Amino acid sequence: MGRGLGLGVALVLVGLVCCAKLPLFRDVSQKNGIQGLEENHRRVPHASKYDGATIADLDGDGFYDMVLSNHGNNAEWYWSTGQGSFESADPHMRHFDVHGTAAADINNDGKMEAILTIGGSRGSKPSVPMWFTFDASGKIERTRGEEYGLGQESMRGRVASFVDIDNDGDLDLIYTNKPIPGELRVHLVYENTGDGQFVLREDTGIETLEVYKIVMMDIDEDGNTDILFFHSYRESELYMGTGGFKFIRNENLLPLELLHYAHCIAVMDYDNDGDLDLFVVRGRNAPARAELENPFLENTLIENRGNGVFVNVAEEKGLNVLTGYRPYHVTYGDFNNDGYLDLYVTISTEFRSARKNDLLLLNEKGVSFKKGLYHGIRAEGLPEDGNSAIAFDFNMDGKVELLTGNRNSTWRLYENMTDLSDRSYLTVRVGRPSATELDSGLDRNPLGAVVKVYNWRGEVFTRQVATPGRSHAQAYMDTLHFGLMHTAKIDRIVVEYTGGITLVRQGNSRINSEVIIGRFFHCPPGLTGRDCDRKPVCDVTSRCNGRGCERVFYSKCEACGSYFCLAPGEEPLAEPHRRPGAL
Ligand SMILES: *[C@@H]1O[C@H](CO)[C@@H](O)[C@H](O)[C@H]1NC(C)=O
Ligand SMILES: CC(=O)N[C@H]1CO[C@H](CO)[C@@H](O)[C@@H]1O
Ligand SMILES: [Ca+2]
Ligand SMILES: [Ca+2]
Repeated sequence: MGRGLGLGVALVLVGLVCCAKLPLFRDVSQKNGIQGLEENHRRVPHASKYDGATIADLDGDGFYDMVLSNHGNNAEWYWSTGQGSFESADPHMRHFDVHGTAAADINNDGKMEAILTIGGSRGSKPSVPMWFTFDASGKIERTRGEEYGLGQESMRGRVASFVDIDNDGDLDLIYTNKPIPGELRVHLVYENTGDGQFVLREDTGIETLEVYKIVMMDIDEDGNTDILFFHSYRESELYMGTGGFKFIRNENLLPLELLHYAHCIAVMDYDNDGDLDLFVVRGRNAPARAELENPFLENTLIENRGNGVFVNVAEEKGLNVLTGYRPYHVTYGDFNNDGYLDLYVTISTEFRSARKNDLLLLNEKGVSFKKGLYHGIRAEGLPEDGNSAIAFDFNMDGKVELLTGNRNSTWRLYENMTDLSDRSYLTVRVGRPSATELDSGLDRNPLGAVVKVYNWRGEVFTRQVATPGRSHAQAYMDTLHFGLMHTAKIDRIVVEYTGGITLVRQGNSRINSEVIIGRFFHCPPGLTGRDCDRKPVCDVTSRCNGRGCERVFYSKCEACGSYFCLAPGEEPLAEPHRRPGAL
């Protein structure tokens, strides 16, 4: 025992004094306002979590709020106070079988709407998802979505996803569900016709699939978002977006057999080459392997090598087999600000043995991943099981933190304890392209945008406005954290919005700060400001006279770009919201 402890201390010391910079976390749940089980659970069934969390800045004040599902029990709703702690509001979902969650601003009023999907009792009692809005004082209101043209089609609700399918700048909606026995249609696709009215679209090509988890990325780089359908017990299927409400099945672009039986997928650039790779957690218990030391299907890391070449490199990176237990969920973030995205994988024992610690996998320059055993999130022996985790910077201090949600347990918030003062970072808050105020054809919602930060050495750090690790919940992370290691100077920031609009910000981006790109309100062309009562400060010439300059263009036509100049501090933010007193 003395030896083990001594070794542990030695490793921690090495982590602190030497070069590795092992992140260390500490549990701040109670201190920062996260509720205990008795406060929000109707009962404590062993299935009290539902694979993921919706982290989103609901009120637009620049700090992430949280909508969390407690499967079969209730849901939790937290407003960020802006100081790193949270205030809970009661969404009154105690008697609902809450499944997937999502949030987005669908009517362009600067405030997000949130959705909680509801189970359908194995098909005997199909339900409609619940919608949540809030007023200026933060009071939450719950509806069946009738005011958005929804609430008619009942289902066995699983996953709700926002995505701009037709590239018109507003977010459309896809409900993917579990099949109801005897019914052909499984999924529902709605078009947002502007200002948040939805119309059901038929014959999109994806209604009858039996697979219901999805990740979205532009696989063939044609500007249209493509959808990869996956499921723990089924084969994955890829559907290509066409820019309209038609998806076309594709069997060749991705090595689909390496993505089958996926439980959770992280779409991220692991090797900093500027394109998105896929880490696929396939925790399916394979019957033929039951006698093996590791009876679970191996994870895959599908490296995007460009030009349509995708290669599984999981084994050489040490990610194919992680433990003898079931790898369940994955989230990513650069936990030590060394410039490379690390992974955090939850481990499930299905309650067959004591809870196992989750795994922190430190990305060593894209070459290999090192297991960080001493990350401080210790759970051995607790009567719970690893389930959800999501990485985000909850206090906006430039360090990525973690929220975990274990089954038979509460949500837990972990704060960084790592001294990263000698490493730089950047946060980029992404709105709509500012040039929308010149040309409404340039309007794009930031969800799905790929953001690249180039430093003066030409190194590129890539993130997506998306969910860091996807299973049932959709997060909306529009304030992106970039660890930058020893970067001293940013050269430019490039935002590739969905639908083929690219924005380039040159100049005025200082390290260790937050850069705000674009607009968080939605004015008609020719107007700007929170109240849409000002003329935009813009310049359609190619010169910005030393001021921060954003250039926006259709990706196929750089020459037809618009230049948009921003005076320092000009980008208006939503007012910080007053916190809700009660509901
Ligand atoms: C869930 O937790 C309770 C204590 O809070 C414990 O008594 C129970 O055995 C746990 N359930 C499982 C399946 O481990
Ligand atoms: C040990 C350490 O550096 N902890 C820091 C984590 O971040 C918070 C918020 O910035 C700091 O206050 C802590 O010092
Ligand atoms: Ca907020
Ligand atoms: Ca890559």
